[in-house]
Amino acid sequence: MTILQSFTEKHVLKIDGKLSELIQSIEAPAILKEAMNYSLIAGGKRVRPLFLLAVLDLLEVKHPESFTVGSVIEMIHTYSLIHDDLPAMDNDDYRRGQLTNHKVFGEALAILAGDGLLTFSFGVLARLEDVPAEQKLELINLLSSAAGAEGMVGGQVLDIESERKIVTVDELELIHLNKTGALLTFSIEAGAILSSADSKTRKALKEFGYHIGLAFQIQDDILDIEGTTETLGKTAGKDVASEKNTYPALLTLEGAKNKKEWHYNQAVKSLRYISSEPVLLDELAAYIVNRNK
Ligand code: GRG
Repeated sequence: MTILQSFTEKHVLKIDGKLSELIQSIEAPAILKEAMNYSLIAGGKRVRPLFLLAVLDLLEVKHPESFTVGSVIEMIHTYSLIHDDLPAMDNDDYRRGQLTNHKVFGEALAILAGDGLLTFSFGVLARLEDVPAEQKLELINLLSSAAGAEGMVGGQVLDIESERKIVTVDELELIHLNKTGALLTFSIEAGAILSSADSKTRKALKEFGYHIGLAFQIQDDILDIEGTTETLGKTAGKDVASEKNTYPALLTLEGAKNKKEWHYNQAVKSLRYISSEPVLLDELAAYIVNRNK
């Protein structure tokens, strides 16, 4: 077993434990908690919390709230998936290998489960115990930008607006920097904030986040072509069928792979400012850009 595999296995279990602890602590109607929990425990890769934890590993910091902050990011990510799958958006029946939230609980409850996850997340950050007030405010402020209209929500709108239009590579990049990259970069920055990292380290990590976010999305586009519905846990080939603007559509599959490789190389290059030797974060980056689901 590689160092990354043992890191991932151990930490995913702890993230899952923290997520169920957080959901259980909510005082809300049972059916709402059930709907929130349904999508959370459906088995995502937990990439965003793993990035946060790998940054702490790189900066040699052990933080008592790292799993809570990682779980917050996973809750926001899960809310975005629930809403993205709704009939008003992508209208998907499967996610993470099981029926989508609205297929099981109905549209109204799926919307509310997403709303519940989103708003609860900010409360969890506000209640963090072992984090100084100014760090909590910084986390809340940055997360609001990354997940909201200035980040993921804005990116989703740009994506919807680009449907049935051919966009340029620069326009596609702007969509993904917001829709996918912003929350991923927040995960990395959150690790830097919790570690009280200096500004040069933060700049290097932000640059890493920029490139790895784009490489992550390009691989997502590639998997739509090369992956199977069974492995992906969601419908493969949907982007192609709906003539969506993707990197392979704009650049060819070969061109998209080259671009992904370039962003990956840039990402790991930015880590060399922090550590001259490859670290766990390098391995996580390599896994992300070569993943099969
Ligand atoms: C509805 C506000 C709102 C936003 C939706 C994130 C998003 C924006 C939509 C999800 C659809 C999608 C393909 C987004 C691109 C980002 C991406 C690759 C998401 C899938 O993330 P993974 O691979 O999924 O980390 P798991 O299931 O492993 O957590």
